Amino acid sequence: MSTFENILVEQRGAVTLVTLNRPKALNALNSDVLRELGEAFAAYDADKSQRCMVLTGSGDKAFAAGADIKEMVEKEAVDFYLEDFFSGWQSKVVKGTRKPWIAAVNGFALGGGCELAMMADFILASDKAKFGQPEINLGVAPGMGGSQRLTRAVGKSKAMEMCLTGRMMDAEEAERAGLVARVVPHDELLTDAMKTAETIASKPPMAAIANKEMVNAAFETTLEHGLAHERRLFQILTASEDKVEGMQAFVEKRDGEWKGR
Ligand code: CO8
Repeated sequence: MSTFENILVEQRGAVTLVTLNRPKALNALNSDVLRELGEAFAAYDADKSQRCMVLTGSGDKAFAAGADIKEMVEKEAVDFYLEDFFSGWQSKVVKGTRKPWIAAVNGFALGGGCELAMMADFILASDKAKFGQPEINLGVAPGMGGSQRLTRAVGKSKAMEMCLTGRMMDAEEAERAGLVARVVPHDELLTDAMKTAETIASKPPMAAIANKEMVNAAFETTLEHGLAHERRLFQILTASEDKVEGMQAFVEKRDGEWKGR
């Protein structure tokens, strides 16, 4: 069903699988990839039959080895400014996607690749995954949120060390540091990610959106505001048909049947 050139999009039941598909360039992210990803994310979010999404990289080596250096090398500062180069991630991919999605990191996640993975609701990593913000080696710095999201995920000391040295962190260290939810043997990554996504897809969809919104609030706001936000969302959920069904199903010892409202 995919009509894109740089990504593959496939629906498997209620789960959308998106694969970055520039393996020869280690799935480097260029403007076309961003445009296509933005469209795929919007289509996923709008499609009521789809309840979770997995994003991964094609080939055995990389999730994404960063923004496309060969595209950036041609550009001057005024081009970056006038084109508002590589903008839109926050609005299209992060804020624009209310439904849950998982990054299944199957290899290098460097620079913009690490930043894209960190935009996901959570990361599952292959035991061959490697994370890094090596932009300093190119005379620049993270530009898609790496300095902010990595610091919030792993703390100042480790984020600072990684940005200043450009060193990579392996999957085990990334799990210890709290950057990834779980590490999975390389060959089992996609199966595990799809199974995890199916579990999420089987939950009441409105509650899934609200759970995501609450946890993200912890990332973005003060404790006081986050707690107030959580309480309001909880109250809204208690008005849903799925709350009535979920609690009734528990009492009757059966599985719930969700309406999504
Ligand atoms: N961009 C373009 N092409 C790339 C990239 C990339 N980021 N990474 C790898 N490639 C290409 C290589 O050029 C090579 O192509 P070719 O075969 O035509 O020469 C092919 O992929 C395979 O790569 P290697 O031969 O280098 O493979 P190795 O296994 O030897 O090395 C590495 C793998 C270590 C991943 C190495 O490729 C590497 O260091 N890549 C660059 C990593 C990097 O620096 N990433 C950060 C990029 S900057 C960035 O992401 C900024 C984001 C913010 C932008 C926001 C702007 C506003």
